[in-house]
Amino acid sequence: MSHISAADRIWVTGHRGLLGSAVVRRLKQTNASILTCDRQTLDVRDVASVARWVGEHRPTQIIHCAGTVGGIWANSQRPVDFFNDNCLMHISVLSAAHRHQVQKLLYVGSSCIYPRECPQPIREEYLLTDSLEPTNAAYALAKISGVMSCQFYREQHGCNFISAMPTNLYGPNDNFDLKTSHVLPALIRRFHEAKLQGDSEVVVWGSGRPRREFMHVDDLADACLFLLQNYDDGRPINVGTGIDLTIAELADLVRYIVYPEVHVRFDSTKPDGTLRKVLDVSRIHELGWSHTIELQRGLRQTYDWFAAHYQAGDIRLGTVTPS
Ligand code: GFB
Repeated sequence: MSHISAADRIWVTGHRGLLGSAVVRRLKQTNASILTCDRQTLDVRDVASVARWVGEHRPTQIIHCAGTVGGIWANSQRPVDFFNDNCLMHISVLSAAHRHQVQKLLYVGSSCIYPRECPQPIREEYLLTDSLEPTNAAYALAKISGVMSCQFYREQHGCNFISAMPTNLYGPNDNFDLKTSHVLPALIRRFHEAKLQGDSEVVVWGSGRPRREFMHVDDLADACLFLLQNYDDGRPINVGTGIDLTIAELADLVRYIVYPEVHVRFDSTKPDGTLRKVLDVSRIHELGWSHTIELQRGLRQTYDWFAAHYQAGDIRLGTVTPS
């Protein structure tokens, strides 16, 4: 167990993205120095540049949040980018961390690493026990190799690299591009624009039957700091709420918050993806951490953020890129 102190220099990769920006907000509540680097200055996929940057800036810990990410459509359209970008990023960051003796590294994975048909809720030990969900296999394989790589560095070099597997996230600074985003930001934007235009109907992809678990990104950022201080185990650890709902129920919740008068229509030509993925969070609960932001409150907060930024025109409505 260690405590974050003024002596710590923590590099947050992907600090402009959904998770990275939340981790920086959370770290500002500590007295650690926060290191960040813009994409124009450093391409996190470039092994030599990352090694040089880490050698010059000497972080004591790294929280690796950068990633090429997206929803079900983006994953199916750009599997090569999702696979290559994410593999290159963890190869660069982990090898630089080892080379320059970074004391601890937290690698952030994803709940989609688990098999498509595994028992629910999903326990950490189900990893690599069956086949993956095809709509995000490339991303999942890249993330699995990152998790395994943390274990390999631990075994071969004794590095203190740990990995967390979060459930589906949402919150400020998300990607609100309707094609490439995840479901929750897409629904917030669709309902909001329908309200502005006075539309009578909003389209939701798929059958509405798949179940998903959603966690506010500020909860994950808090868990990242908790794990950095309290977890030294090579096994990945789940981070979620343990509570799921159907996409139809989620759409109803967003409709209720944003535009209650509108009708919802399901577009069954769009893919459902995996039917259920809810995490078993008993291990992190046993360590003493649990989420605090319930979905309805988090949704209201995120919608307020979205509406203010949508009006100001400074929101990510464009296409998906590495964050
Ligand atoms: O959030 P999402 O794209 O990703 O989709 P996954 C979740 C569910 O919401 C699917 C439905 O059943 C979608 O068909 N959905 C309904 C929508 N309306 C929409 C919409 O407008 N946009 C989107 N995107 N979905 C992702 C993986 O899987 O989960 C990633 O693709 C990552 O790799 C992430 O692991 C956590 O939950 O299916």
